[in-house]
Amino acid sequence: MKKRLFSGIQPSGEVHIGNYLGAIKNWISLLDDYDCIFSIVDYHAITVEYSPGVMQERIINAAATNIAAGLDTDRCIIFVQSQVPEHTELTWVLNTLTPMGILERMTQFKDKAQQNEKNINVGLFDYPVLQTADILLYKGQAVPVGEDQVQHIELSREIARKFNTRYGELFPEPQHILSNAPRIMGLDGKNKMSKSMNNYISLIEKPDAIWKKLSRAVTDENRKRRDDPGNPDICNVYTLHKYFSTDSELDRINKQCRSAEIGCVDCKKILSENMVKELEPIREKSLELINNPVSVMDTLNAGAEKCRKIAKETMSEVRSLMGLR
Ligand code: AQP
Repeated sequence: MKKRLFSGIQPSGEVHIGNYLGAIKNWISLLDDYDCIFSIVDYHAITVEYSPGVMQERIINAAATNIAAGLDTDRCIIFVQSQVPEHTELTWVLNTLTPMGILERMTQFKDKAQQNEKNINVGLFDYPVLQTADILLYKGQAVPVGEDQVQHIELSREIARKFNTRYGELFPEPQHILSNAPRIMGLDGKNKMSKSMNNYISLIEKPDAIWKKLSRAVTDENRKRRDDPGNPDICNVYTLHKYFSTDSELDRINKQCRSAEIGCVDCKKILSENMVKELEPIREKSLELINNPVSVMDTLNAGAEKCRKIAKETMSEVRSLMGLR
């Protein structure tokens, strides 16, 4: 029996290279080793202000982009969270086991509360409990995520342990899995690449848009003029090269940047070309799928049906252990 793997992505904007390098590429590499379930987590996405009119389009885009990037739907389940009502049902149960003090300490809550000062809602506060329910509903053991989510997965272990101790052994303690790119920084070079920070390159960006965004990306800020030697160790553009360029290119750019043989524009041009090489097939396949939303919806509906079966069984076990039958 393969271990169960669960992970999710919010339909909160275009899927970007931070999501791709930090999570999705890892998901793809783990498809054969685990029994994989991936969710488009729309109930998470509504914890910040959004426009209802674009939600369905975002869900289809998120699913299409993931499939186009290589999430082979013959080897995993992909579904939309709100199509399985047990996610919110289990959240309520787990809320009763979660101290408010722990949620107050969550870094993501503090950051998002700052970004959304006028809408610090209970859902935003409770986000990690819903995330725990997402995982435990399927008795997920492995959760491949970016570094920003590690604190939440640690909490999910604590909540699973609490449930097991109080009501009887039911849930495994989920373990996070990090990729070789656990935290991709945004083009501003300061913040994590995020949909909401508008500091990203999306997977469906046109080649000229990739170049336009990269040309404005922050590099080694100490390098003021073309003739100044640069320091790749503190340059976010050089870091991005590590994921899109070959070892020999990396080596050459490193040397030529330090000796000022090449400037930031030259370096960005090579990165842009290499990015386009990797992302263009994903963009083309994504657009094909986005233009045929019925086939994407069929895949998501089939996924939800499978998930509802598993979720019903888990909730029946939960209720039985808690004396709620
Ligand atoms: N910059 C990043 N580097 C590495 N991994 C990242 N992830 C997100 N950003 C980076 C990982 O991608 C997966 C899906 O993320 P998500 O969409 O569910 O949530 P998020 O972390 O909140 O992503 P964003 O882009 O920052 O969205 P907004 O701005 O809407 O909050 C997760 O595994 C995440 O760790």
